[in-house]
Order: sequence, then C-alpha cells, then structure tokens
Amino acid sequence: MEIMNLVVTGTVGAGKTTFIRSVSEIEVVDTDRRATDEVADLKQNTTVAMDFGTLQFGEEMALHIYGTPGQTRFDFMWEILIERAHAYVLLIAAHRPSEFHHARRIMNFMNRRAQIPMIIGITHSDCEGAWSSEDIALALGYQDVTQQPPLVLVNAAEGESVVMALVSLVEHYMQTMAAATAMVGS
Ligand SMILES: Nc1nc2c(ncn2[C@@H]2O[C@H](COP(=O)(O)OP(=O)(O)O)[C@@H](O)[C@H]2O)c(=O)[nH]1
Ligand SMILES: [Mg+2]
Repeated sequence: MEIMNLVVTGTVGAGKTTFIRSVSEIEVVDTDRRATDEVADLKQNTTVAMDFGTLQFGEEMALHIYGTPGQTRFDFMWEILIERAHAYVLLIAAHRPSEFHHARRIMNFMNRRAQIPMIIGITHSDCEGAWSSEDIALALGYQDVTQQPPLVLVNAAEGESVVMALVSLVEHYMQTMAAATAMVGS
C-alpha cells in the first residue's frame, strides 16, 4: 500500500477543515478551538494545530490529508507539514477578495519550502460576490494561463466535490512525476 501525503492549505475560513471532514474515513482529529482573536469576526472556531484525515484511493493507495492552520502565527506547522508532503492544494474563498493577498503569501511560503505539485481549489464560488477563476488567477499573479497551476472549483462541504478535487491533485502529481522521469530519461 502506497501512502500519499497531501496538504490542504489556505486562508482562515476557506474550507480546509470542512474539506477533510467531508471525505475522511477516520474520525477527524479535532484541533478546532473557539476563536478569540481577529478570526472570531469570521467564524466561531478555528484550527490551532492541524486537521488530519485519511481516504482510501483505489486498491493501491491511501491518502493522508493534513490541513494547516490558517493564521501566520502557526506557520511553524506549515513548515512541518509541507516538507513531508507529496503535493498540496491551496484553498481560496472566491467571495473574499481581501484575502487573496494572504493566500498568495501562503502559496509563496509553501513553494519556497517544497518544490512539489500544487493545485488551486476555489471554494465559495456559490456565494454572493464570488470572483471568477480567471480573475482569481490574475490576483494570485498568474498573468499567463500556460504557467498557472490547475484551478478547480470545489465546495468543501460536498464529499463528491472534494473527491473530484483530490483526483485532480493526484493526477497533477502523477503527470508532473511522469514528465520529470521523461526528462531524466531523454
Ligand atoms: N457556501 C459554501 N460554503 C463553504 C464552501 N466551502 C466551505 N464552506 C463553508 O465555509 C465554512 C468555513 O470552513 P472551515 O472548514 O472551518 O474553514 P478553514 O478555516 O479553512 O478550516 C464552513 O461553514 C464550510 O461549510 C463552499 O464552497 N460554499
Ligand atoms: Mg480549520
């Protein structure tokens, strides 16, 4: 059995904890606590350590899915998680453009520490004021479509939607690895 370590990162309220709870086959480790700081304006509970869930993926593979805490003061956890990961998904809430800058900072942090395949998962695209994927890609600094990572729309509260996002992430990982192997062989 192969184990694939995946990280779910993104801003507070993007849907990381929900994403993992929607698909995990084990009881999710609950590290959510009542928010007492600036997060309390956004929601009642926030993740203080990490989320962890597992999902059997075909017969040969088990996904171990780790969710990062959203706030910068927990970024030592980001480092621990990303360094062990095979690939990651950055969740971004489409209806909160004021957070895009922070999402970009998280992405830069991760990419500096680990050169691993990643995709962008756009949540809350059903909410009022949601930006389009194209505009979000531009806001994240991707001027050139050919250079941008795969973007998928995902509703973290819907299991099927999360499974599709995970399939995209695993496929992107496989394709990147296959391309790298072909380069070495040529
Ligand atoms: N309407 C809507 N709500 C979502 C979507 N994705 C996540 N949520 C909700 O967003 C809220 C915050 O999610 P949470 O998992 O706590 O975010 P975290 O801070 O990233 O862990 C929860 O109430 C989710 O059910 C989405 O695509 N659409
Ligand atoms: Mg959380």
